[in-house]
Amino acid sequence: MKLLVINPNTSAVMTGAIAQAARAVASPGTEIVAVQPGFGPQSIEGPHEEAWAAAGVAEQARLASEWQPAATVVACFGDPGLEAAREALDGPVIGIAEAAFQAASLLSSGFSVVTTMTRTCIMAERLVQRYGFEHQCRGVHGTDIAVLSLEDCPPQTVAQIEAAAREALARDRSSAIVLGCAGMAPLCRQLTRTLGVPVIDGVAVAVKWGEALAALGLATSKHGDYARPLPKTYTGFAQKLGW
Ligand code: 2AL
Repeated sequence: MKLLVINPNTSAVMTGAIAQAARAVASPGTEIVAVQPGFGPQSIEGPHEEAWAAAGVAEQARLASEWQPAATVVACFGDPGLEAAREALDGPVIGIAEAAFQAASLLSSGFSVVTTMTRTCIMAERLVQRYGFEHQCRGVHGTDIAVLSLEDCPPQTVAQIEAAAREALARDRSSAIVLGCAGMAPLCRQLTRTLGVPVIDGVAVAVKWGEALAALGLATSKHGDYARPLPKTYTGFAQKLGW
């Protein structure tokens, strides 16, 4: 099956790292197609950037609707444009934040999120509320590590994330860690070893979920909210992106 991974930011280096993380867990019969928007911010660390990223995901989902991937993963922790992609595409569309919260809830009685910039914590907290994980998520912790600095992750950055995770586990009395950025995906195995608790990278979980749902013949419901967008005229640079 062809599984589409959309990196909502426009960093080609991060798209490559996400693709590698996806391929590392994909089944032999799964081809990972990794893309990024044709416009927008290189990293997503605030609402303005997230708004552009959501439009970028809508763009990529519209383009992919021409070939309809078996499943799609939206690989940024804010899940930008997730619902727009569900309208555009027939197969399951999985956001890495929602997938990670679900996995963490299956594996622990309470989890903590360790993310990048402190200013993005409120965005993650709102996602926790939107998806209904307030009872399982015991805290969201910023590290003030910039998303793009994860591209070339030096040992001191890994140590900083590990220290933040240890503090979160103690302070929140939680028993699993959700990594709050797609750029942290390459660190998951190492952190799992050193922390000794489940460390959840949403990219890996979302890929496996996408594969599983597609293999079961389960697709996005086209009844109601996620039916195809209505045909209408789009203008400006989005001229070719309508139905
Ligand atoms: C992210 C992410 O996953 N990709 C990105 O550009 N920003 N998440 C975050 N919390 O900053």
